[in-house]
Amino acid sequence: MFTDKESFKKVFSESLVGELGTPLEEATSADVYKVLSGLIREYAGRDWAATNREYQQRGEKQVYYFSMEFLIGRLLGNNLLNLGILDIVREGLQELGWNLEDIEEQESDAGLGNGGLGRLAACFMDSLASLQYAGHGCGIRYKYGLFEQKIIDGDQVELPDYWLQKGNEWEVRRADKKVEVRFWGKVEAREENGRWIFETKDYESVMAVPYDVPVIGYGHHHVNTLRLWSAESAMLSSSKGMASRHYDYYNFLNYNRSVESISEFLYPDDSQYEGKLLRLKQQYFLCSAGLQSILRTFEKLGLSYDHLPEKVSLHINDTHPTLIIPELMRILVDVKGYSWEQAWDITVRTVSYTNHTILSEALEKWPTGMVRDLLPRVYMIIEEINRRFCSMLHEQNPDDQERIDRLAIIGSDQVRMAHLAIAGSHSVNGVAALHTDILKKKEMRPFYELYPERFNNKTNGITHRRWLMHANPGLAELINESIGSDWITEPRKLIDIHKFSEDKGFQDRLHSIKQQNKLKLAAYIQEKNGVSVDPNSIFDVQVKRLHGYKRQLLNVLHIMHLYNQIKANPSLDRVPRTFIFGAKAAPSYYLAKRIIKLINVVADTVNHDPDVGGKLKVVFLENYSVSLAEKIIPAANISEQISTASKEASGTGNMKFMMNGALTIGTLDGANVEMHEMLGDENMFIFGLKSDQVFDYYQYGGYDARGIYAGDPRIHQVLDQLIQEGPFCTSPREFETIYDSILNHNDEYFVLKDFAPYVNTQLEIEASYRNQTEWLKKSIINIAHSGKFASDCTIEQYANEIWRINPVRQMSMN
Ligand code: 26W
Repeated sequence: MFTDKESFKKVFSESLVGELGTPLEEATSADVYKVLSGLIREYAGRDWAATNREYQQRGEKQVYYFSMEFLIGRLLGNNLLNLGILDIVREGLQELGWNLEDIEEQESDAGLGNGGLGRLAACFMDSLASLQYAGHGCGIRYKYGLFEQKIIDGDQVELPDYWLQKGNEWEVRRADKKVEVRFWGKVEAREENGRWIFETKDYESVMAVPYDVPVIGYGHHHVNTLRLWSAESAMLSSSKGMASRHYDYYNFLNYNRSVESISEFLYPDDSQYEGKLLRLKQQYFLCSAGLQSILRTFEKLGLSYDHLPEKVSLHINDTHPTLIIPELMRILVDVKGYSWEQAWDITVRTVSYTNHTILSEALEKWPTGMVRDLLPRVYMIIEEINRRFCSMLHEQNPDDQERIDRLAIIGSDQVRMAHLAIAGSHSVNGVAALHTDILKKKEMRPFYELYPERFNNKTNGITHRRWLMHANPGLAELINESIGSDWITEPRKLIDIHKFSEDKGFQDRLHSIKQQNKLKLAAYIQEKNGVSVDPNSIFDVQVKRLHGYKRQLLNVLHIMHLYNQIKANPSLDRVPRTFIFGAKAAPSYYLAKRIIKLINVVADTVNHDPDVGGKLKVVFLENYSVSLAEKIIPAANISEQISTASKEASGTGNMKFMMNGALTIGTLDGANVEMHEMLGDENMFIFGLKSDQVFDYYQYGGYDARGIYAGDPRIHQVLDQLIQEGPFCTSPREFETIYDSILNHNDEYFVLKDFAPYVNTQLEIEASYRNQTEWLKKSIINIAHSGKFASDCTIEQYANEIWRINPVRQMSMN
């Protein structure tokens, strides 16, 4: 279609005129975005079709990654990068008078996820395609993504994120591939020729229509599919119902509304389980629709279902799509006529499961009554799975009823989804070494004892294409010039820049790239927050969901303390710092929202106090999202990864900052532990309680928040400032909840215990920053080691150890 800048300019200008009837001079950025993205989709379209044909012809094993969330962000820049035409297009547009970055800003973020789990799924999609694996995503096309956050008077206000308003250039509606999903109804059982037949009557039917998004691999012609399902009325697709005598217009309207609500919005809660019927509907909708379309494709191979595990891997991203297990059982037993034992064997060998959290409040447990009503036949199957599972436990250990009750899939009138997921899959993995260890030794210990061979670790990763090449092109260029471009396809080769860690020329270049990125972010902060920040100050960043365990509060209390120190001694010699926050709180998470307010109040006080001079600035950037992360992370000097040890399963932001040369201040939690193993104490700032100490507190008690408060005047002062009129508090009740959570509820996240070590470590950081040569050396070493955390490496491990698939390398159209 176009191979160089000139042919691009020609094709693009013609399309613009042709499609919009707009001459070049009159086109808006929105016009340019629309036409360009349409062109790119077309450009990749042929490869997409060819990849699909190739899969069909070769009968390659296909992996399907089921996830309720895909936090993909914007696609234009990444697609151009992966197609290898980013430079052609950027330069071509430039010559036509357009700046590609401005055009990219026209695209709405696809915010179909809450945070880590959803973004991981998106990075995995990119790696699967780039490594030429036959791996696809299966998700929901929410009409509204994660809410848009506005900060009004310091408070979070949630607005609907109607991301599809301007249309979505990347999706293709495949009405020809729609399937029916059934809810409610009554199961009738009868015997026929010695076999039990189960039929569900009076069910409600919903149509699931797929929208396919191409997932373009880097540097070749491999294009996978992210299939997102949308719920539509079944009545609209058949006029039969409407023509009948019993048809009632009001019923029809009610039904329509209830159907459309299924794919209406993404639940904005992460790490907090709520047993909402609509959420259960969404989960089954995804599982049933996804499975039907996968099995249709499988059946084209003409093989019996005995071969399913050789041809299909179903991977579930946390327990949210666990219903895939009883649903596959239902199809195999009820529809395909398999015996229970055969069907179970096929199911277990086909399904694998990733656990993303040990927070008990996040464990999904559906009320049995709800599952029974909504999915009567699926519920019967879950009961049977449970019955057989419990009798297996009984055989093993007849006297230990307590163990059976604890491990059962159904207990206390609830279906325990994690138990079902472990029992029904051949692989259970955690997302960082420490996390997997905790699963084996603590959270899931009895299951590990039961099925030791199922448990394994797959440390998370991030795609270096988006998080380094696209977000930080200056750094990518420096790396290319220094070690060549092999690292792009083999990210572990980033280690080759290690030899430049003491190279003055490299250090200077790195410094100037970081400064450029900081200047850009400073301009953004000025524009959005009206705050001017010093690009020579340390950019100290904490961006992630707001949650107690992530301890944004520790960060703010430290800032309050710094302020107090400066007020007491305005001539104090401190390296200027800019503290940058970005975080969304679940709409119903009151304490988290108070912490957002506190950050904003502290920002307001600190930024306007003349005594503080330029020493301290605090900025809360609203509406943290993938595209905002791409602006912030390349500009960071310090990455805050300060969770209560054991609580952050892995973290992935930590890896993104590392790859962009920020140094981490962190606890030994999640993947920080593995970062620390490579970096050592010299290149990473570790402080605070270790996970074992945290577990000891939970088990034996002994944590005494009040004692620490009484014994440390710095802590005493900042906590009192939460409830007494003063610089951070206009009314004594304003931050009472925060104060209480720490002092009167003996804070389950141990913020005060880690306060003193945190303050000291921040001082070390300052000393270290004063020596720029040493700092830059550390920064280079961080980048050099970050290749280990490229999601390509993670995906290789999933492919080899869980899915057992090989890349599809010799594409016939090449
Ligand atoms: C049912 C409500 C709910 C929704 C989402 C409960 C739990 C979740 C997720 C499991 C939360 C999540 O995103 N976990 C994060 O997953 C990342 C990717 O593995 C990890 O890096 C983070 O440490 C983990 O918190």
